[in-house]
Amino acid sequence: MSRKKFNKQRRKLLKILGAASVATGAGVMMPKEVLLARAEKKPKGKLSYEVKPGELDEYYGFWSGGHSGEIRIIGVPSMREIHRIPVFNMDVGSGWGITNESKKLLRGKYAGDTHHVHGSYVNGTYDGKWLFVNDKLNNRVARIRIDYMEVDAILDIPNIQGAHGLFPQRYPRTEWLVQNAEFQIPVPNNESNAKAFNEPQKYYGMHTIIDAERMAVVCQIMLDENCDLAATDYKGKYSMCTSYNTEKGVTISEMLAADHDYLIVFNWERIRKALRAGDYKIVNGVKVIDGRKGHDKHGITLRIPVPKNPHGVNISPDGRYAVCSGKVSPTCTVVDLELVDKAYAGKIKPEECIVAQPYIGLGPLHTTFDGRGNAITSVFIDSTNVKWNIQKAIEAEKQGEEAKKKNPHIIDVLDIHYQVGHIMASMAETKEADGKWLVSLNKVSKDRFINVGPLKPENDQLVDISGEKLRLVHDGPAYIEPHDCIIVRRDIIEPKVKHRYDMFEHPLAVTENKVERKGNKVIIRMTANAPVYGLQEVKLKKGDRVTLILTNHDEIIDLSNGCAISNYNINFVVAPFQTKSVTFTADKPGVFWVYCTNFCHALHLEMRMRLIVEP
Ligand code: RUQ
Ligand code: CA
Repeated sequence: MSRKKFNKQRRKLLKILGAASVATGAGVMMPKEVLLARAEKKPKGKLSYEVKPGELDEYYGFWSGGHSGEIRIIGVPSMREIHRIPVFNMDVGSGWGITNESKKLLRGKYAGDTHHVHGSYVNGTYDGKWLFVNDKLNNRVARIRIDYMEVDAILDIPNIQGAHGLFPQRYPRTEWLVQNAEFQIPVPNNESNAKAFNEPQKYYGMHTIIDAERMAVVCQIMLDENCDLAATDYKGKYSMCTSYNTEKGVTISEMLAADHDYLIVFNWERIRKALRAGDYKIVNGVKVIDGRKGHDKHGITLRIPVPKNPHGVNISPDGRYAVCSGKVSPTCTVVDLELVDKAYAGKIKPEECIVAQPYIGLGPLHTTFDGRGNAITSVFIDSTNVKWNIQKAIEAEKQGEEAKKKNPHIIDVLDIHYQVGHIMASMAETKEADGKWLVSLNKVSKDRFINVGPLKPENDQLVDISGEKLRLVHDGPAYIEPHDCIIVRRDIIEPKVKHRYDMFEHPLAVTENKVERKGNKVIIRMTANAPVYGLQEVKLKKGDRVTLILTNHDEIIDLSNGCAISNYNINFVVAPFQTKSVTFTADKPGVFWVYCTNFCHALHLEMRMRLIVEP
């Protein structure tokens, strides 16, 4: 794209967003104080980001993979990509999507769009048991066992589209997850309700509650509004969503029509009450509670007005504040969760829960925290990370417009490269936020890396936040297309991660090599122990339906074996003590070498066997 065209598109976007922020009463010019903070020289911080050869990272970063459908494990602070966990994608390297075990979980859907990875919690911090991630494309939630770093459950969620914000319960432990539906749709969305297809006023959003242990839907709260980002509090009382399409619009301009949208809070005690009272309808097999304004019998929902199409909602690590990032409004909205208690009790109005609305910049998207009372917000259009003090913003709000205009809350503004979406500080989504590192997940890298063609990587930048100022220390290219991440201390994760599988957890683990035949159904039970497979040849007849079960018996750490069947499009690996199986029809007569793909031994090339398919 020509620079001219790029700039034209950018101006167009700025026009839409700029007009919108003027409509909310906020100017688009950057205040002097903000520009001054930006101009100041960045002093050197204290933290070293170098991880020398043989040393280990201090943090596990779990990155969503966006429309690659996967999760990635990035070491922080080295920013090295250490591993990938295939989730909603096909991964021919490991065999995810090829083996029977993975096919059973994927149920025929091999495309996904992962946005938000979160860990399971105990008492407001990670317990190192599970990760959860959403699939915006096919409306699923996957659970990953941290001990094996492998998906163990995938839940399809009915009645929704655009499964977006996902968040686990933080206290006392993760029993529930919430999953937001960003797109409003008819409910049910099938021929029985065809009349609603052309009536957007009859499209609904959903806040879905999931049982994390059973990976099953507990219930859904139906809304007129859409549900974008999600958060849970630190007391196990509330979950929430931002909503930008309270207008029920189906075009951009319709979605931007209102001056205010909402932060919607959900009261979990009242959800349980509605369930006990049986106040729900069953739609597509799940309990749907009506949470629409005027229909919310149990007062589950609380709608706090937030200026114009807000995006992220993040809870401060002390549990006190929910911060909504303005997106179209150049502000963040700070909601005091203690006042939310009062609003539910009917003592104050929902809008009275707001304690500050500080200026941040053009296009604030997400907010993270350093655990020392400061927030850091990603600002998309300005391409900055803005560090600000929550209490100072609240004080200025109390003092009034004159005090606010001076922007006393702003501590530092860091330019990033370029167009930042999510940002995340180390441990920032827990009560143990430690204020060391921040990752800025920038959507556009332009000139930051050698030119690899028109499709360029994203740029994940590492920022030292240990000092007063934000200090940019590293550029990290990222392939399509992480959205969000969490950064978890190594001591929480590492002790939980196993080096080998528990062999007999798989019901079909092979201890004896043999071939069983029943009619044209053949089961090959085989071991792998570098550099040999337990069988040297297997004879099949054309048309046989074959299941090959392979168990790796090597207990040496990191000694994985591959299993590829030439011309049969089959390829997977088995890690130490792991069992996997594949099923295929032997439809091509001939000799087909089965060989190890994963370099395992000095005689790796000799690790092979013959499949002889007779005509
Ligand atoms: S949200 S676009 Cu994480 Cu900013 Cu999905
Ligand atoms: Ca709106």
